[in-house]
Amino acid sequence: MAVATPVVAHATSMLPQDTLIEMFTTMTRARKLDERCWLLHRQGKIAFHISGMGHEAAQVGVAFAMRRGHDFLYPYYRDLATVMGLGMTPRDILLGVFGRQGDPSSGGRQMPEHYCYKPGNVLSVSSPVTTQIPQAAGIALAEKLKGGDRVAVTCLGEGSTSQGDFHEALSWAGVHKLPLVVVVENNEYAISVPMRMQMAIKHVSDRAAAYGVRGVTVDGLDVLAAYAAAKQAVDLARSGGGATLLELRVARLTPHSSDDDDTTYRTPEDKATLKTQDPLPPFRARLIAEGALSEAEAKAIEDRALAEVDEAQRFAENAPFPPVEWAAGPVFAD
Ligand SMILES: Cc1ncc(C[n+]2csc(CCOP(=O)(O)OP(=O)(O)O)c2C)c(N)n1
Ligand SMILES: [Mg+2]
Repeated sequence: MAVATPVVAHATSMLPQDTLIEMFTTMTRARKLDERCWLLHRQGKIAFHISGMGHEAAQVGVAFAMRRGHDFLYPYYRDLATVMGLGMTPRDILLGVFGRQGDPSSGGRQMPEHYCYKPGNVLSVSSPVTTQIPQAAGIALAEKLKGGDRVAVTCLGEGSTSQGDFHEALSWAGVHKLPLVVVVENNEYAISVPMRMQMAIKHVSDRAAAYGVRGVTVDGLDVLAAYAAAKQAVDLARSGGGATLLELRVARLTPHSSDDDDTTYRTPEDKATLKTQDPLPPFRARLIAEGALSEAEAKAIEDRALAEVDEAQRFAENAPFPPVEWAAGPVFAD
């Protein structure tokens, strides 16, 4: 495929065409898999699903800004496209969702969508929100002390920034100038609680100044904007420039989880607005309009993603459950 068709009047316009297509492919694979998980839940085949729909552009922007398998990621439960950007496949994800042997996150023993993926340096999600932020600061400090060049990236929602862990980790990151990027995927809700009930400021990134770290807010519905901001933050961290608090404004297109009913707190007008905030159609249209992709190629990517999800579902449904004796370990070793 030809390389380097400039796509937008943007710092990332010089991204190679292959990379742009890979970004679109990753977003598409994540979306198809996410949609399948909702269906599987409604069919009673899986116990739980928590969706990344509406966050894919932000997540792919972040994943593509990292050095895959070199930098560290401490994700949160909504980071489906982030972990897929770092190499997790639909098989890997569905093995976890079905709780089967072979699930790379935990061998089928963790809650679903609590990602962990050793080849991608993805460290395990814990259920209490925000615990990953001080862990990421800790690994960033260790890397700094060792003189390495790996960056720690960690993600959380805007509601989770109310937890003390967030403030403690950012304070530490500022004092020690850590190679850390804290990504806030701001979808304006913490389950049913709107952002205005969590903080009296306009941008989560306004808080950065209090800790002596950079604060940036970017449109996370635009994958290229998210990528540019994340790349800048990762490069800065790698070169000794310290931490960034990167806020990506996204939309949670679904209820909080498979067990939530958002019609109790979102109006029909809110729901109508959400329909205009899906990050996939604009990116698809832009790639086609600017000649990076044809309609037929886009359709082929979508068809392949669906076929891959079908195959992964068959594989995971037929995989064995872990034996009971595995329940208690191993936890810290292979
Ligand atoms: C310490 C802690 N408190 C409460 C919860 C329950 N809980 C799970 S997700 C969530 C909302 C988090 O919202 P936000 O940080 O905005 O992320 P989002 O789900 O919107 O992406 C809450 C309150 C939890 N898991 N851990
Ligand atoms: Mg939120």
